[in-house]
Amino acid sequence: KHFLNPVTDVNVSKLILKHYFESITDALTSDVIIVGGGPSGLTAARELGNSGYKVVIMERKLSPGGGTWGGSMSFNKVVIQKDLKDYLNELEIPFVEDLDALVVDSCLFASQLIAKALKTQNVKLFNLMTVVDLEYTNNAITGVVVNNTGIEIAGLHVDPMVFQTKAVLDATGHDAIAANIYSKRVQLPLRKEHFMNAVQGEEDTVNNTKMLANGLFVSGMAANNVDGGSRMGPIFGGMIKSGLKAAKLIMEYIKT
Ligand code: 48F
Repeated sequence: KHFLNPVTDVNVSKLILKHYFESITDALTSDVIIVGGGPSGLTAARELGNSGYKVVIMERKLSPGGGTWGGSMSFNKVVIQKDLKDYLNELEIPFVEDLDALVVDSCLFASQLIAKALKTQNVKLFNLMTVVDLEYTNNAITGVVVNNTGIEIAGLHVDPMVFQTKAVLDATGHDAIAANIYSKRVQLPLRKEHFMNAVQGEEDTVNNTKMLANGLFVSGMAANNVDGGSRMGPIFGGMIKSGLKAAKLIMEYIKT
């Protein structure tokens, strides 16, 4: 025999059900819900978790990481500004320097961002969870409405569930889901993202990271979709700086 302690099929299921439902029940209330596990959301999650905040990331897809995996046109390298050298070292992400910039393996970048966020105390991620609406109480966003991605894709008439929190970060990239839901309900016009320009877009994404409404924050490409910022290709310093800024703004909001 190769295994001294074989595990039965029923125990595999029992363990998954017990521990998953314990974990997701605990996530029903939190300090921050981050919608979207792309680079800006993962960065904000790690920062908030490290500062002791209870963070829940809801990710629609099977794999978190957002737009980091594929490099450019599937050529799996990404580029990061030299300003982020220390941060990459902190995250144990190897890079090479060229043309006054840093080049990183995209799959390693994605997986390290995910691992570092999820290894942070107080941070939990649920994948295959689609945020479909927001909860609103006394002039503030107080939660997200979530359904299983499979149910959403199938278009089945199954009601979602509410997860309550003190602050919601829309880190859903180009979709800017939470910002769009909010703007539809309160008639807040969004300017949508502008033409491609890496230099401009990288500045914009950090500048546009802000509190959109009480308890609702935007980061990364979602922030540029709210304020007309430029889009950019596979360069990620802006996403990291945006995630760090969002975490700071959220901490200030929760403290007050
Ligand atoms: O798009 P994404 O990577 O967001 P980001 O942090 O970074 C943008 C860059 O990747 C790229 C760029 C730089 O080159 O411009 O676009 O702003 O990740 C967004 C994540 O949100 C998830 C989506 O699956 C992705 O992983 N997401 C989108 N809609 C929902 C969602 C939703 N309704 N519920 C949950 N997750």
